[in-house]
Amino acid sequence: MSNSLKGRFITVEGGEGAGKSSNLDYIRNLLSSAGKQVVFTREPGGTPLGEAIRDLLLGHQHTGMADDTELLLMFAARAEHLQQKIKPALQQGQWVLCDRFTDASYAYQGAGRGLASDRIASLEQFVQGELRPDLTLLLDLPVEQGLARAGQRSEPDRFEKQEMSFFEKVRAGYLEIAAREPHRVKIIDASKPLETVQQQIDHVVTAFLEQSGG
Ligand code: Z5A
Repeated sequence: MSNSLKGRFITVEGGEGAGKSSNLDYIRNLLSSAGKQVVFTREPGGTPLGEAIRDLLLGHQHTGMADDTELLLMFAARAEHLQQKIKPALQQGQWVLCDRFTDASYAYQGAGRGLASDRIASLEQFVQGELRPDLTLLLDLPVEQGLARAGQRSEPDRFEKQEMSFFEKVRAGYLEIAAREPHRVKIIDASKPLETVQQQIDHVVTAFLEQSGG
């Protein structure tokens, strides 16, 4: 376990149209069925202040936002989220299931925008100290397939308006993290039909539950 708290911290990551929303409830149910008390949350967001920052980040009123500003706002929302919600829940022995976390900053602001990863690492250390997710499920699929799926949804947010090359870099950034940290980051082949994706998720979550003492 990479955090020294009582609960477990699980994050779910992926590019556009990877199916996070479609699978988060499924993961929550797997954990609840195993008797875990689950706090479900998301980034950017998760607290009233974090959700206000999310609106600034995803909305279209600041389209020319500087890359550094974007990164700092992600971490400002994260600092609030950790202090108000994530750490207190973990301290009480609850399991936190979070839709995106710091890997997204490395993938989107680092690989996608081109910000240096050592600057992201400094913020990670400053805001999180030693706290890292215990398990991360990375829903991975070819960019074109993900964009085709996401295209069926509503009005695109500020990130969804990026070009294909941006999402290719994001995907490569995520895969690089998974290659570096195979013990924590489990790749799920999200290009498959939902049922097959959920079988893979089931396998990973069940193994993690066993490893965590059931
Ligand atoms: N961001 C960042 O830059 N830096 C950071 O540090 C953090 C975040 C924390 C908001 O994220 C943005 O914040 C995000 C990165 C940035 N930008 N983008 N893009 P978000 O997580 O809130 O938004 P999202 O990426 O759009 O995720 P989402 O809403 O959870 O959706 P999704 O993963 O794209 O998937 P979905 O809505 O579940 O599925 C898309 C469609 O595909 C839908 O019609 C499904 O029915 C369909 N689907 C899903 N799975 C399947 C399968 N297996 N087969 C066929 N069809 C499927």
